[in-house]
Amino acid sequence: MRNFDTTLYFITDSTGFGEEEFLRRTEEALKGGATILQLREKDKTTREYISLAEKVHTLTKKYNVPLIIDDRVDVALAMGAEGVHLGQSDMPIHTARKILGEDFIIGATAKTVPQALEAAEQGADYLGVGAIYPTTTKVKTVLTSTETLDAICKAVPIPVNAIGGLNKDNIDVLQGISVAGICVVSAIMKAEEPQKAAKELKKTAISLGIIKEERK
Ligand code: TZP
Ligand code: MG
Repeated sequence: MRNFDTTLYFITDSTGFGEEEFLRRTEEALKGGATILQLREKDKTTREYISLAEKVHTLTKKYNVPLIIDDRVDVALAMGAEGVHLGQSDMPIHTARKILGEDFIIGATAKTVPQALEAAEQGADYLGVGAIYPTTTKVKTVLTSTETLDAICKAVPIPVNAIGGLNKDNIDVLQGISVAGICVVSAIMKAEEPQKAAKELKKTAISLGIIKEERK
Protein backbone atom coordinates (compact mmCIF):
# COMPACT_ATOMS: atom_id res chain seq x y z
CA MET A 1 0.00 0.00 0.00
CA ARG A 2 1.40 3.35 -0.99
CA ASN A 3 0.95 5.88 1.79
CA PHE A 4 1.36 9.52 0.86
CA ASP A 5 -0.05 12.93 1.67
CA THR A 6 -0.39 15.53 -1.09
CA THR A 7 -1.51 18.34 1.24
CA LEU A 8 1.49 20.56 0.52
CA TYR A 9 3.07 19.28 -2.69
CA PHE A 10 6.32 21.12 -3.39
CA ILE A 11 7.80 20.97 -6.89
CA THR A 12 11.41 22.03 -7.26
CA ASP A 13 12.93 24.14 -10.02
CA SER A 14 16.69 24.53 -9.99
CA THR A 15 16.66 27.26 -12.67
CA GLY A 16 18.88 30.14 -11.59
CA PHE A 17 20.31 28.45 -8.49
CA GLY A 18 23.68 26.83 -7.92
CA GLU A 19 23.42 23.30 -6.57
CA GLU A 20 24.20 24.25 -2.99
CA GLU A 21 21.56 26.99 -2.90
CA PHE A 22 19.06 24.70 -4.65
CA LEU A 23 19.56 21.99 -2.04
CA ARG A 24 19.38 24.53 0.78
CA ARG A 25 16.04 25.84 -0.49
CA THR A 26 14.76 22.32 -0.99
CA GLU A 27 15.61 21.42 2.60
CA GLU A 28 13.97 24.64 3.84
CA ALA A 29 10.77 23.62 2.05
CA LEU A 30 10.89 20.25 3.80
CA LYS A 31 11.44 21.95 7.16
CA GLY A 32 8.50 24.21 6.38
CA GLY A 33 6.18 21.25 6.03
CA ALA A 34 6.14 20.04 2.42
CA THR A 35 4.40 16.65 2.59
CA ILE A 36 5.54 15.36 -0.80
CA LEU A 37 8.29 16.62 -3.11
CA GLN A 38 8.68 16.44 -6.87
CA LEU A 39 12.05 16.90 -8.51
CA ARG A 40 11.29 18.59 -11.81
CA GLU A 41 14.21 19.05 -14.21
CA LYS A 42 13.74 19.67 -17.91
CA ASP A 43 17.25 20.45 -19.15
CA LYS A 44 19.47 17.96 -17.34
CA THR A 45 21.13 14.95 -18.89
CA THR A 46 20.05 11.58 -17.54
CA ARG A 47 23.26 11.37 -15.56
CA GLU A 48 22.80 14.83 -14.06
CA TYR A 49 19.15 14.11 -13.25
CA ILE A 50 20.06 10.90 -11.38
CA SER A 51 22.90 12.60 -9.52
CA LEU A 52 20.70 15.48 -8.34
CA ALA A 53 17.85 13.10 -7.50
CA GLU A 54 20.14 11.08 -5.23
CA LYS A 55 21.11 14.25 -3.35
CA VAL A 56 17.49 15.36 -3.00
CA HIS A 57 16.53 11.86 -1.90
CA THR A 58 18.95 12.08 1.02
CA LEU A 59 17.04 15.18 2.15
CA THR A 60 13.51 13.84 1.60
CA LYS A 61 14.34 10.64 3.50
CA LYS A 62 15.50 12.74 6.46
CA TYR A 63 12.03 14.35 6.60
CA ASN A 64 10.16 11.16 5.71
CA VAL A 65 8.68 12.75 2.60
CA PRO A 66 8.18 10.78 -0.64
CA LEU A 67 10.30 11.86 -3.60
CA ILE A 68 8.54 11.98 -6.95
CA ILE A 69 10.54 12.29 -10.19
CA ASP A 70 8.97 14.32 -12.97
CA ASP A 71 8.60 12.67 -16.40
CA ARG A 72 11.26 9.99 -16.10
CA VAL A 73 10.37 6.43 -15.13
CA ASP A 74 13.96 5.32 -15.78
CA VAL A 75 15.44 7.97 -13.48
CA ALA A 76 12.93 7.21 -10.72
CA LEU A 77 13.66 3.50 -10.94
CA ALA A 78 17.43 3.94 -11.21
CA MET A 79 17.81 5.96 -8.01
CA GLY A 80 14.98 4.39 -6.02
CA ALA A 81 12.52 7.28 -5.74
CA GLU A 82 9.12 6.67 -4.22
CA GLY A 83 7.23 7.87 -7.27
CA VAL A 84 7.01 9.40 -10.70
CA HIS A 85 4.81 12.12 -12.18
CA LEU A 86 3.64 11.66 -15.77
CA GLY A 87 2.14 14.21 -18.14
CA GLN A 88 -0.01 13.63 -21.17
CA SER A 89 3.01 13.14 -23.45
CA ASP A 90 5.02 10.98 -21.04
CA MET A 91 4.80 7.20 -20.65
CA PRO A 92 1.16 6.00 -20.35
CA ILE A 93 0.11 5.36 -16.75
CA HIS A 94 -0.74 1.68 -17.32
CA THR A 95 2.67 1.06 -18.91
CA ALA A 96 4.45 2.79 -16.04
CA ARG A 97 2.39 0.78 -13.55
CA LYS A 98 3.43 -2.44 -15.29
CA ILE A 99 7.09 -1.49 -15.02
CA LEU A 100 7.05 0.06 -11.56
CA GLY A 101 4.70 -2.24 -9.66
CA GLU A 102 1.99 -1.56 -7.12
CA ASP A 103 4.12 0.13 -4.44
CA PHE A 104 5.30 3.01 -6.61
CA ILE A 105 3.42 6.32 -6.42
CA ILE A 106 2.34 7.33 -9.93
CA GLY A 107 0.91 10.80 -10.42
CA ALA A 108 -0.64 12.18 -13.57
CA THR A 109 -1.41 15.57 -15.06
CA ALA A 110 -5.01 16.06 -16.20
CA LYS A 111 -6.70 19.14 -17.60
CA THR A 112 -10.10 17.70 -18.48
CA VAL A 113 -12.58 15.26 -16.95
CA PRO A 114 -11.93 12.60 -19.66
CA GLN A 115 -8.15 12.82 -19.07
CA ALA A 116 -8.71 12.55 -15.33
CA LEU A 117 -10.99 9.51 -15.67
CA GLU A 118 -8.53 7.80 -18.00
CA ALA A 119 -5.58 8.38 -15.67
CA ALA A 120 -7.53 7.11 -12.65
CA GLU A 121 -8.71 4.03 -14.56
CA GLN A 122 -5.15 3.28 -15.64
CA GLY A 123 -3.99 3.26 -12.02
CA ALA A 124 -2.77 6.78 -11.25
CA ASP A 125 -2.52 7.43 -7.50
CA TYR A 126 -3.18 11.17 -7.64
CA LEU A 127 -3.77 13.95 -10.17
CA GLY A 128 -2.29 17.41 -10.65
CA VAL A 129 -4.80 19.76 -12.27
CA GLY A 130 -4.09 23.22 -13.68
CA ALA A 131 -2.85 25.76 -14.39
CA ILE A 132 -5.36 27.49 -12.16
CA TYR A 133 -3.55 30.84 -12.60
CA PRO A 134 -0.91 31.94 -15.13
CA THR A 135 2.48 30.75 -13.99
CA THR A 136 6.01 32.12 -14.20
CA THR A 137 7.45 28.59 -14.12
CA LYS A 138 8.60 27.25 -17.48
CA VAL A 139 5.85 24.88 -18.56
CA LYS A 140 3.66 24.15 -21.57
CA THR A 141 0.19 24.50 -20.14
CA VAL A 142 -3.18 26.15 -20.51
CA LEU A 143 -5.45 27.55 -17.86
CA THR A 144 -7.91 25.19 -16.22
CA SER A 145 -11.06 26.75 -14.78
CA THR A 146 -12.06 26.13 -11.18
CA GLU A 147 -15.29 24.65 -12.63
CA THR A 148 -13.26 21.99 -14.42
CA LEU A 149 -11.16 21.41 -11.30
CA ASP A 150 -14.34 20.92 -9.29
CA ALA A 151 -15.77 18.53 -11.90
CA ILE A 152 -12.54 16.49 -11.87
CA CYS A 153 -12.57 16.29 -8.05
CA LYS A 154 -16.12 14.95 -8.21
CA ALA A 155 -15.38 12.52 -11.06
CA VAL A 156 -12.38 10.58 -9.73
CA PRO A 157 -11.84 8.52 -6.57
CA ILE A 158 -8.18 9.56 -6.16
CA PRO A 159 -6.63 12.69 -4.58
CA VAL A 160 -6.65 15.76 -6.82
CA ASN A 161 -4.20 18.62 -6.36
CA ALA A 162 -4.53 22.10 -7.83
CA ILE A 163 -1.48 23.65 -9.52
CA GLY A 164 -0.44 26.81 -11.30
CA GLY A 165 0.35 30.26 -9.97
CA LEU A 166 -0.93 29.42 -6.51
CA ASN A 167 0.24 31.37 -3.47
CA LYS A 168 -1.12 32.24 -0.04
CA ASP A 169 -2.85 35.37 -1.35
CA ASN A 170 -4.89 33.65 -4.08
CA ILE A 171 -5.68 30.11 -2.91
CA ASP A 172 -9.07 31.24 -1.58
CA VAL A 173 -10.32 30.48 -5.12
CA LEU A 174 -10.09 26.79 -4.12
CA GLN A 175 -12.50 27.12 -1.20
CA GLY A 176 -15.43 24.74 -1.54
CA ILE A 177 -13.62 22.49 -4.05
CA SER A 178 -12.58 19.14 -2.61
CA VAL A 179 -8.90 19.23 -3.58
CA ALA A 180 -6.58 17.00 -1.58
CA GLY A 181 -3.83 19.58 -1.66
CA ILE A 182 -1.99 22.29 -3.50
CA CYS A 183 1.11 22.05 -5.70
CA VAL A 184 3.50 24.97 -5.83
CA VAL A 185 6.84 25.81 -7.36
CA SER A 186 7.56 29.56 -7.18
CA ALA A 187 5.63 30.36 -4.01
CA ILE A 188 8.23 28.35 -2.08
CA MET A 189 11.20 27.95 -4.43
CA LYS A 190 11.58 31.64 -5.21
CA ALA A 191 10.56 32.92 -1.77
CA GLU A 192 13.07 34.93 0.23
CA GLU A 193 12.59 32.44 3.07
CA PRO A 194 11.29 29.14 1.65
CA GLN A 195 10.69 27.58 5.06
CA LYS A 196 8.57 30.51 6.21
CA ALA A 197 6.73 30.58 2.87
CA ALA A 198 5.88 26.88 3.11
CA LYS A 199 4.64 27.26 6.69
CA GLU A 200 2.52 30.29 5.85
CA LEU A 201 1.05 28.67 2.76
CA LYS A 202 0.08 25.57 4.72
CA LYS A 203 -1.36 27.60 7.58
CA THR A 204 -3.42 29.72 5.18
CA ALA A 205 -4.72 26.69 3.29
CA ILE A 206 -5.73 25.00 6.56
CA SER A 207 -7.42 28.12 7.91
CA LEU A 208 -9.37 28.55 4.66
CA GLY A 209 -10.50 24.92 4.92
CA ILE A 210 -8.81 23.99 1.62
CA ILE A 211 -6.57 21.32 3.14
CA LYS A 212 -6.80 19.34 6.33
CA GLU A 213 -4.33 19.24 9.20
CA GLU A 214 -1.45 16.91 8.60
CA ARG A 215 -2.35 13.22 8.40
CA LYS A 216 0.99 11.83 9.47
N1 TZP B 1 1.94 22.46 -14.44
C1 TZP B 1 0.93 23.31 -14.55
S1 TZP B 1 1.31 24.83 -13.91
C2 TZP B 1 2.87 24.31 -13.47
C3 TZP B 1 3.04 22.99 -13.83
C4 TZP B 1 4.26 22.20 -13.64
C5 TZP B 1 3.88 25.19 -12.82
C6 TZP B 1 3.47 25.68 -11.49
O1 TZP B 1 4.44 26.53 -10.98
P1 TZP B 1 4.09 27.78 -10.07
O2 TZP B 1 5.40 28.51 -9.96
O3 TZP B 1 3.62 27.25 -8.75
O4 TZP B 1 3.06 28.57 -10.79
MG1 MG C 1 5.86 15.78 -17.65
